[in-house]
Amino acid sequence: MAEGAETFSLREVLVAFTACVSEQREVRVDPYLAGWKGLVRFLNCLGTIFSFISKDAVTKIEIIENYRNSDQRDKYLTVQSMVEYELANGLVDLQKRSEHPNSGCRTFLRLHRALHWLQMFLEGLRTGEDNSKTSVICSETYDASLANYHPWIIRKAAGVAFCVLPTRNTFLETMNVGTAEEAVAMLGDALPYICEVYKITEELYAQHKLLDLP
Ligand code: 1PW
Repeated sequence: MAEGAETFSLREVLVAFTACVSEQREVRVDPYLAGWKGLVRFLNCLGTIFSFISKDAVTKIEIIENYRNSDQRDKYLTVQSMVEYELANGLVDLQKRSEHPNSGCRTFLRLHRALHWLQMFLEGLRTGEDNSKTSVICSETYDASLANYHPWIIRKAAGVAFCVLPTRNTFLETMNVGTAEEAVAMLGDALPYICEVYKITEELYAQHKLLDLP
């Protein structure tokens, strides 16, 4: 286990995602990024082999953080305001990555797709048998979701990384939320919030025809 593993708890990740949805059913960007940052720390705890996975997430998080620290920070308060602002001002490359290669919309879409995988993976973990293989849950959910957007070389590297994952119960303990049973209970409490964040974003992107942004 890599350094920092003892102090990390997946609880903070899940708590951040529970704080994402506002009363107006908007997705707040700051807690979303906070959730992702926790997730990155978690991935790093899983070993250096996962660092290639977390590296891209870090890049994406930083791009959106830069928008949140810019003069236009208020436009990036929620995903809804970001979409509205970037579309209204022609800041999104819709056909081909060119003038705006790192728009908030396309960057956020990558995290959004990865969140879908995470949601399916954690759900698989929650409902899996005691000694089921995390590597199998991980690769099956990856193949069913995020892999569809990745070129062969990344799918291959991800497959190699998954092989080193421990069994379900050891993995649940790595999450540092108590016993395996307690971790399962926490997942049961938190997953509906992640699903809600995912659903709202998916609907918003579908409504604006942004689900295939290059
Ligand atoms: C133990 C399970 C944890 C799930 C965490 C999810 C993290 C997902 C990050 C996957 C990143 C793989 C390597 C990078 C691929 C990029 O090409 C890809 N990025 C993502 C986030 O899918 C697409 O970004 P791009 O190339 O269009 O800028």
